[in-house]
Amino acid sequence: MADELELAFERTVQAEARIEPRDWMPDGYRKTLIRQIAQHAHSEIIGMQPEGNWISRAPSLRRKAILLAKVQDEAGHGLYLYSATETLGADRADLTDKLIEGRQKYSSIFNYPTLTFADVGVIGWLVDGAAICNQVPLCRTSYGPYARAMIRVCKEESFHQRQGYELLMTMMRGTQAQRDMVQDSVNRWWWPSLMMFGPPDSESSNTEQSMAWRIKRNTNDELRQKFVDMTVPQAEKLGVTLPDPLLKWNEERGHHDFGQPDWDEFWQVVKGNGVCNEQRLAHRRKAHEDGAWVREAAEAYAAKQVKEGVA
Ligand code: FAQ
Repeated sequence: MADELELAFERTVQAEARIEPRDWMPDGYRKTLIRQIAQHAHSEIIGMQPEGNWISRAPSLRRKAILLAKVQDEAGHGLYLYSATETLGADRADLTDKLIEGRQKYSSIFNYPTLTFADVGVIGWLVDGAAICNQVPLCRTSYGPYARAMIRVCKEESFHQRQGYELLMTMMRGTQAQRDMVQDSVNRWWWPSLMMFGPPDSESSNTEQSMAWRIKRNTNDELRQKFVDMTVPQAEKLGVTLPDPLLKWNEERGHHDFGQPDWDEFWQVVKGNGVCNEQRLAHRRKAHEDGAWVREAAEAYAAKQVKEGVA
């Protein structure tokens, strides 16, 4: 019986059909999905902080409204993703506890500080750009609820990327000081953006199994290459220099050659030793504690509804 179930699962995955919440799945598949989707959800929620830092200091009402909407979108992405983990039997409150106790990861990129308003544009362009590159293939991931969440997330991320690029275009048409601000921001965010795709394939512990289960559709290095190829012409059009002396078009490969990020720095950030790790978690922990009264009120209201036979 167990063999038959496993066979049916394998057949579904091989046929590029979707595994749905009530289907049988191997424990490892469920565990890997909860890990990856929860990390992704946590990244969206923690990812609100670096840009949120500029909402109160945006240079115009228009820029403030745009930024506010973008940051709210990230909250929405976190919620779709937490819902997807719940279809696998995870508990959102438990995942939040794991995040704020530092027992579950979120993307390394959000542990870097946003020093100028140009960082808002560069996050939209490079960070949302990298997120799109990574997430478009996930629209074809084998787990149905995750794939469907990704379709909506990707549409919104594309919009975010365009707003970032438009902001940078505007700054590049401005004063020399504004152009310098954009270049400085690109210099600081380029390498961390390449790290978003995860360690090199040779050091990636999960890729092989996740590819076999069709949870991941590309390796970390494949997606990093795609991102570089996509970004170089955009940088040229913008008029900024990507801070990599090894970056150049390779005619034979039909791709750009590029240098490696500082992988020691990456692992340090993942371990919690980045510039902003402590600040990000402390802020998230405080927001969670400050929101306790909302959760209590919602529970009391739900209990009252049940008592009165409404729900
Ligand atoms: N940061 O074996 P692999 C966004 C960990 S959303 C921290 O290669 P995997 C939207 C990894 O967990 C950005 N940790 O892992 C936005 C594993 O540790 P574990 C988030 C990382 O899972 C934009 C270990 O290293 N996107 O930006 C990172 O097969 C703007 C070994 O790595 C997603 O989560 C990292 N960068 O591949 C929001 C997309 N990379 O768990 C606001 C979905 C690796 O075994 C503003 N996730 N690690 O203890 C994925 O596609 C994959 O999980 C990867 C990593 C590709 C990130």
